Amino acid sequence: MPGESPPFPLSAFFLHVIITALFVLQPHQARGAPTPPEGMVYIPAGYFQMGANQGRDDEQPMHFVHTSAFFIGKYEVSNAEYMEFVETTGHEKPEYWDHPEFNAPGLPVVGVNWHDAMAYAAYKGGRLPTEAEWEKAARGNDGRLWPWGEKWAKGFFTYFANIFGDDDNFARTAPVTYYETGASPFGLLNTAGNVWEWCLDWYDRGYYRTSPEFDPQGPENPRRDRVLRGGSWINDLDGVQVVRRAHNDPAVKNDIYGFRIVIPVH
Ligand SMILES: [Ca+2]
Ligand SMILES: [Ca+2]
Repeated sequence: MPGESPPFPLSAFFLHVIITALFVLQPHQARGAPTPPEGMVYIPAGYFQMGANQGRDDEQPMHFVHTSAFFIGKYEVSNAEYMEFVETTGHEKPEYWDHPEFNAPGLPVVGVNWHDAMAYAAYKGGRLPTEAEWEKAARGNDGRLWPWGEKWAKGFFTYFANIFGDDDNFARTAPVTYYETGASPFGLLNTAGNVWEWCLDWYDRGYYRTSPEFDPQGPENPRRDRVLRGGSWINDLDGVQVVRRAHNDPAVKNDIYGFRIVIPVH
């Protein structure tokens, strides 16, 4: 009706805004996530669901794990980044360094073993992610099996992960910044597919049945193999689930293994 006062007076509206700012926004802002180094993502401390009850034997059981906060690479380490490391330190060049299918600057570095990956990580002030850190960053806390959610959540799979075949635009490795649509809840790219990623832990198929609740680091005593996660450009969509656990001798180099790194939060 013309001339009638608004049912919610302007002063009450501003009071509401002020109260909201004081009691809702302020605590959130005060918590203030630390600024990640360039190309990295901040993962806050907290619980997530690790493993799967209906998965493969070494993925069972689903269990709750609490990690401390950490920074992790948003992308797999690229050839360009690894090249800088090699030129600065004189570290041995990777296999496939001269292979035209794998050596473009924006592609993930391959042909690096677990020791190479650790050396690069140390050069950057970090280390490889533990399996727990990797899986948390790749799936968030809702138990999903693919970084983007349900298997077919986005219809055709060809645009959000580099798996076997070239329907997804790449017959071999894809640039580390490709497949933005397949990002994890924390914003990591290519945790599913492209290249398998070396993790810090020794591999033990029964580890989830005995692993500690807080910051599990893998078996204490050395095993034969180190863990790799996430699948690669030769796997199908089921093979790139974020719960899949591969493993190999830490000295092995091939064209489906790469890595990303973690830097601790101080
Ligand atoms: Ca492909
Ligand atoms: Ca990957």
